[in-house]
This record gives sequence, structure tokens and C-alpha cells, in this order.
Amino acid sequence: MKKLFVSLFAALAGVFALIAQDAKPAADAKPAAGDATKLMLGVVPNVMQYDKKELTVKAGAKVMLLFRNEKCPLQHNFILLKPGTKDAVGALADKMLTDPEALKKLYYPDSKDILVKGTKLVGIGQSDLIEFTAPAEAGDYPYICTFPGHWRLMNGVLKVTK
Ligand SMILES: [Cu+2]
Repeated sequence: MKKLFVSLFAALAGVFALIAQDAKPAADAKPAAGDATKLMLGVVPNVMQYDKKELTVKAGAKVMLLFRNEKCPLQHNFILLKPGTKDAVGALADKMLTDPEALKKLYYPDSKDILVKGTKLVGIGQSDLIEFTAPAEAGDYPYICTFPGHWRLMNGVLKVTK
């Protein structure tokens, strides 16, 4: 099991290195990237689901989350929420259907329960590198896509551990 984890992590590190190369010249790479916890989250095409129902980080860790949509023709996003607030924020997300400013807001509703937001709507072939500091309190933090209607299926839990 440990071996599997190590090789998975090596594979992840490789992917991040490639992306970093793509994004900017190597000399300009961010020094923080080395000690951040790197997570990857994808999209299952056409069923409105993330490819992972669960992610895990240490409390207070620096996190680089690569949210990537390889094959789904729909647009998606990512927000991290305070524990127990998924349904409330999901209801706000659905209301954005009638908000003329919704697209400009990337379909992110206004809510004090939102801890982290992605930086764009992620269409097919696109990705969003989301950097944040994990919550200091251990617990189960829901993440959802707030494109109206998606959150009921498109959700997961970030497990924050001590
Ligand atoms: Cu979505």
C-alpha cells in the first residue's frame, strides 16, 4: 500500500512538473510548489460528477489542487465549504440560474460558508490550479460544483486530518 502511494505521488509530481513547465519558464517556478500538498481532481464526462468523492490533507497544509476537465463537454467549477453547509450553498447555486450576473461570477454564489473558490469555469480540455491553505480544524469539508443543478451529484469531501 505504501509503495503504491509513493509511486502515485511520483506520478502526480511528474504531472505538476509538466504543468509548471507549460505555464512559465523553469527559472520562474514558484518556490512554494515544492512543499505544498498536491491534489488532483477530475471530471467524469456527462454524468456531472468529480472523479473523486474524497480528498485528504493535513490541517493547515499548503495545498495545490489541480482541477482538470479532460473530456466533459459541460463547464464545471470548484468550491470548498464549511462542514455541514453543502445543501445551503447548493440551494444558493441553483438560484444563480436567474442571476444575470451569474456568468461574470463564474456561478459562485455569495456565501460566508465558502472557504475556497476556483478561478474559472473549467470547460473541456481546461484546468484550474487552485492554491489554498487547508483549514486549521480537522473535519469533513464538502466541495461542490456550483454550476446550477450540478452540486447534488457533483460533490465530494475534503478530509482534513490533524
Ligand atoms: Cu459541474
